[in-house]
Amino acid sequence: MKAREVNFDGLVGPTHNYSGLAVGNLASQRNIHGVSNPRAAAKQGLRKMKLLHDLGVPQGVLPPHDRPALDALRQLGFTGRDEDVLRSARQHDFELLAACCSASSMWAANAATVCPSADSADGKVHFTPANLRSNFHRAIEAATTARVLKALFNAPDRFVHHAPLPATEMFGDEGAANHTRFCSDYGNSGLHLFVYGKSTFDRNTVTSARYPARQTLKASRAVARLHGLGSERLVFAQQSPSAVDAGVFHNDVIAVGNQNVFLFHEQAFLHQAKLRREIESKAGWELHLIEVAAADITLEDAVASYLFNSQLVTLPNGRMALILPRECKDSVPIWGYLQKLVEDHDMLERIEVVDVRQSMKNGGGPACLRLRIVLTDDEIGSINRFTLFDDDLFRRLNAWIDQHYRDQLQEADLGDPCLLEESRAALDELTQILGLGSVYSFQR
Ligand code: SUG
Repeated sequence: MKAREVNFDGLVGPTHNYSGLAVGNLASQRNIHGVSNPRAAAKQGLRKMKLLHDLGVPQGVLPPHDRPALDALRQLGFTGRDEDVLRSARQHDFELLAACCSASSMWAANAATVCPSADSADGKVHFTPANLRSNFHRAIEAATTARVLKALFNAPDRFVHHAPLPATEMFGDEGAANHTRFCSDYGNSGLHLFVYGKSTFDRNTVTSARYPARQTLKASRAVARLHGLGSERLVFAQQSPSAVDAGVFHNDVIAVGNQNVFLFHEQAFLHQAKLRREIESKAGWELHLIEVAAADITLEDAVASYLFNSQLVTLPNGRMALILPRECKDSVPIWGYLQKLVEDHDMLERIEVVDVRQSMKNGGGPACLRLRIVLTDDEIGSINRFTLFDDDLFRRLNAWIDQHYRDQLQEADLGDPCLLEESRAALDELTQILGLGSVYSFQR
């Protein structure tokens, strides 16, 4: 069956800000208290979608979540009218208010793990929204993500939606950022690499010391079971603890794969040589495993440039493009390495550089901003077509951003009732543009 990979990008929400909420994410920590530009952030994301669309790579859009998350603040005991809740949270627990204002749903690679119909036992596409239990500001995404995915992929004969895993330490799940699917062609059956940072309750396990590992082995195994993936299609690998301690909080910060190509750093995984052999033997088709030596690019440079957080996408002619953050071009060693990479590997047709600086300052590069969903033409035909990107949607979303987004946001603005009103007005209009129905709780 012919299938294509559609990249669904998370639109950046109107409250995009820098609150230093993510421990182990060096950029988030470094940019705490910085002044953000939500309008620029949303437009940078939109331009990346336009680039992919212009390259002939199918593109979709996921809506931002409603923030400030008044529901969450009320659940935590703040009461009264909306403006009272905001004022009181700001006065008594600013950290909580900031967490409830994060636009973190933009990093759609963490929204869910998705497996295509070519691989699942029942021949349907399976979705498991990530519980994101490692960080409160992200954990509150799960319920809305589940609702949005159900609204977009609303055909029970084709799409199966699982509930997020129990949100406890044992099942820490951060979604597709720790999942790579290899295949000879998108419509053929694939091999799934699930990468975890720790395996709780295994006394022999080695884990990171400085920063928390977010994904657990038990979570990855549960997702694979739910999605009906047979053991012959599965590989589980642990991140190298020293990589986590160097700021690799998700595997997509240090490795990227697409179809039969896997680009990864020498220090990405524990027992790397064994992992290479397992992937090769289970794949059963020709694979290009490109291991980047630490002597060429240090772990630190890899994390700082987000080279591995590029998108590796298949172009209509079957060759591939690497969509890189601008920070890679700004680094002389990385840029030099990339020229050679393209020269040496024929399947790599081109590299494209995107400016997603606003997101990068929170530790989110090009790959973080998208959820990859492999779909057959029939499956594409049964999803909400208004969320599929085209030039008209590009124009409409640009105008929508211009109308509703601020070009500056700082800590002091987060409790501003006007920001809540503006955000709700924006999202209300967006649900009409994207034909979503009432997905937000403030609309119900
Ligand atoms: O979960 N940053 C996100 C970045 C997620 C990147 N995703 C992938 N690598 N797939 C995180 O660490 C920072 C928010 C702040 O500090 O305001 C934040 O949540």
